Formats: sequence, structure tokens, C-alpha cells
Amino acid sequence: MNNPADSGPMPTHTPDAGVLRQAFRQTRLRRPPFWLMRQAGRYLPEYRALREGAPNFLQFCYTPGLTTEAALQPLRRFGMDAAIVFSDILVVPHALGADVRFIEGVGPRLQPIRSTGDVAALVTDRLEERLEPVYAGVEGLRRALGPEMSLIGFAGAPWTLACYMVEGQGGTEAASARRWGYADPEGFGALVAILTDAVVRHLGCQIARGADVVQLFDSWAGLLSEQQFRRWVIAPTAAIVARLKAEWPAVPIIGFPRGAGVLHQAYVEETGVDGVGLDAAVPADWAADHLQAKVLVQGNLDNQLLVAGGVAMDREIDRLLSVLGQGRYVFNLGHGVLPETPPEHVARLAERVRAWPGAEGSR
Ligand code: 1CP
Repeated sequence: MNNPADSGPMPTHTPDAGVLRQAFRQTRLRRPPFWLMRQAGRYLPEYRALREGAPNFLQFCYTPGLTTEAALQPLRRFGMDAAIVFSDILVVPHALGADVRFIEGVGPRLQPIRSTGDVAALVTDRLEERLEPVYAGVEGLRRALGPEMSLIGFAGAPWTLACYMVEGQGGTEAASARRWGYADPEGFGALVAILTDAVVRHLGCQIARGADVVQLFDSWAGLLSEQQFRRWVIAPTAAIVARLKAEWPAVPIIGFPRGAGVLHQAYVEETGVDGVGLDAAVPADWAADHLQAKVLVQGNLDNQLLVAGGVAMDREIDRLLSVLGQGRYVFNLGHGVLPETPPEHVARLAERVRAWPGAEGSR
């Protein structure tokens, strides 16, 4: 690999400490930092082995020794510039008393919440106590990483959490949640308000225990019409950002409104996020022209291209780095690493991003 001489010694697997936070302040670093959504997980054989250490996925998430180790695994192999807390967005509904199960090979299943009575039955005052094992894991991870390396805390955004709670699962059109939002905005809004408060507290605890950047995953934001996007995505996100900024002004917040299309613009202008995650459908040139002057952008290599690998992947990595690398940028995927991803492809991606901009004239 080609490290420019002026960058000093940087062995392949030593990430630049603190580089993720720097990316929010500086327009241009020697190369953009990188991490990958779902960088820990089933595509890694060492994760699959570690996963045997707990009887089910939620138990795994509540065992600090296991989550700390799972979060470190991808960094050891590939030297990402940040670790992400190993947990799941559905620990928040679980801590609120929702019945959440992870079925092996199928995914999460919840007892659907469909009425004001169901919302009233949620338990809001025991969140911190119930999620203490998650925060103990964050603390252990911070200790293992040292003070400089970035540690990303995260939460599902209220709309996306509400989708899972109302539908009972992901991957749907969220018909019931959308209908409830239109037919009874007060009732549905009460659920969103509870989730907004829970997300602020959950992110605050992760920050207090060692996270120095946070990301809000709004994985189902793209299902909403414009007006509903403003009401159930932008408004709660703006409230979360305002409350976190009041207490933790120095902690950058990345929003990921997956599928938002042109509404990314309103999202960055009206929520106050410091960075925006882009899904693979957002054109990089459009993001450079319409978003990057206002916020840091993160993304957006197609996760299927990471499965495919090869020269096509190399070319797209270079294209993203040259289009978005001119401004504030964090290299990432457009969505999470898929379980069928060959780890060698991740190694190839890591090497290519780290070597950027490489030898003069070779690209
Ligand atoms: O047994 C297992 O290993 C289960 C697989 C798994 C893993 C590894 C699930 C179930 N969750 C996770 C970890 C996880 N989930 C992380 C930490 C790992 C990392 O990033 O390195 C994070 C950030 C999440 C976030 C998450 N969970 C999101 C938001 C991002 C996205 O993908 O849009 C969502 C929607 C979930 C729900 C969820 N949890 C698990 C699955 C398979 C799903 C999605 C499937 C569905 O909606 O049906």
C-alpha cells in the first residue's frame, strides 16, 4: 500500500486514533475515516463462534464480556477507524417492556402494539436499569480501546422502533404503523413521544459510559410520505438532537434516514444532525452538491458490491472517495454488511480506503 511520506509511519492495521471526530471538524483529512454498519456480525467466523456463548441473541446483547469482544473483532482484522457498540436497536422496546424475541435465521419478532392501551402499558421508568448490561459493555469497550479511538453509540430512531413495535417485525411496508399515524396521530404520537424520550436517555447513557459519536438508525424512514416524514422522522429527530446537544454539545450525531431520497435535504436542514448517513440509492454527486456543505456525509457503497468484490468494487470505492472525499466525509456502506459477505472483500476494501489517495497517477 502507498502511504504518503508526510503521514508518518502507519502500519496497515493501526487506525488513526480520533480520526472520526476530526472528520467532523476538518474539511479534508489525508484520507477519509471508515467504518462499516454491521461491521461485527455473522460474516465473521470468530463472531459465529463467540455467539455460541449465549443461548439467544438478546442474552448475547446483555453480556458485557461478549459484546465488548464482538465489537473489537472487526477492528483487529481490518483496522476500522471506529468501533460501534455491539447491541441492537430492539433493546429499547425490550427495556420498555415489549415482548421481543430473535428467532434464529428469521429475525426479530415482537408482540404487536396496536392501541392506546398497549402504549399505556409500556414501562418507561426502568430503562437505564434494564439496559445497564449494555452500558457496562460500552464502558468495557472504551477501556479496551483507550481514550482516543472513536466509539460509536447508537439507537434506532423513534419511527423505525415504532415500525417494529406496531408491525411485530421488520421488512414490511409498515401498513399498520402508517395507517395509525394518519387515523390517530395523537395515539401514535404518544408512542413516538415515549420512544423519543427513551432514545435520548439511551444515547445519553452510552455517551456517559464512553461513546464519543452517536448514530440514529432510521431504517424505515423511506416508507413515509413527505408530510408524515416531517412529522414522524424530522420532528422526533430534531427533538433528540436538541436534547442531546444541550447535555453533550461536543458529541457528533449522525442521522441515517434510509430511503429518504430528496428529503435528505430537509432532514439535514431541520434536524440539526452533524452528519448524515446515505443509503446506496443516493447519488454521490447529488449529496456533494446538496448536503455536504451543511453536514458531514457518510456512505454509501452498495453492500451487495461488497459481496461481489473484485474490480467493480475497487472502482466504486475510488469513485466515492474522489466525489465525496473533497469535503467532510466518512467512508461506509449504504446499509449493513450482509452475513454472506466474504471477509477477504472487507480486507480489500479496508486496504484500499486506507491507502487513499495512493500513488500519484495510478487512478
Ligand atoms: O444472531 C445474530 O447474530 C443476529 C444478527 C444480528 C446482529 C449481529 C441482529 C439481529 N442484530 C445485530 C447487531 C446490530 N444490529 C448492530 C451492531 C453490530 C454492528 O453494527 O457492528 C447494529 C448497529 C444493529 C442495528 C439494527 N438492528 C438495525 C439498524 C440498521 C439496519 O440494518 O437497518 C435494525 C433494523 C435492526 C433490527 C435487526 N436486528 C437483527 C436483524 C436481523 C435485524 C433486521 C431484520 C429485520 O428487520 O427483519
